[in-house]
Amino acid sequence: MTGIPNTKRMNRFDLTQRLVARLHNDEAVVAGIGNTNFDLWATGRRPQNFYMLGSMGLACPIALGVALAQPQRRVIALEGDGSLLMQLGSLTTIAMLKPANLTIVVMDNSAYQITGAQPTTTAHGADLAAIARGAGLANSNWADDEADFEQLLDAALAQVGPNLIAARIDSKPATATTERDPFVIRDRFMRGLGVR
Ligand SMILES: Cc1ncc(C[n+]2csc(CCOP(=O)(O)OP(=O)(O)O)c2C)c(N)n1
Repeated sequence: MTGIPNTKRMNRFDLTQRLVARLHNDEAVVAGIGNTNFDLWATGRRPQNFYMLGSMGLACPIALGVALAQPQRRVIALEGDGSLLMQLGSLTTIAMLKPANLTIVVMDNSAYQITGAQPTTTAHGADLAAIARGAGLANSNWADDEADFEQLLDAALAQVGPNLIAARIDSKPATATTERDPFVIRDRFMRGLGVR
């Protein structure tokens, strides 16, 4: 398929709530800079959640490290389109290493929303699911709507990964802001993963 499919524009907080509601096995969730981790924070304080601060584009590389370190645990990376575009090479690394337990969820609002909503290249036709497939991630799909998002997520959590789910989202701001203490965030996450 070429061109971004005309999928429904959903809402990041709503999708994040749906995602968290489907986690029953202490899955790790690594959320990227700004809005993805703000909305994850707003869904509750699972100790297996990691709220990344400042390092744009590093949700996928960090989630990859967690997935490789704990292959029995399912790991989800939550990332914005601008952040994923900044770190596209990580998709090829993930495709090469094939972590069976890793799923990437990219929230595509076609903007660097948090720094002033400058348009990203997805506003001009760049298709992140197609790019991911081109990088070697065969299980890369757009979610048509909320029900499809839930179905793709359930499948991703059950099947051999890696997987990527892309969702087009609206431009509503995040619902909260994360506490900004990296030591507290790291410590809680390590305890959540049973390594401290
Ligand atoms: C290397 C680097 N460049 C720029 C920034 C500033 N910055 C922080 S968040 C952000 C935009 C993130 O966009 P996206 O991932 O699409 O998330 P959104 O804000 O749209 O939810 C930018 C440019 C940064 N933190 N690090």
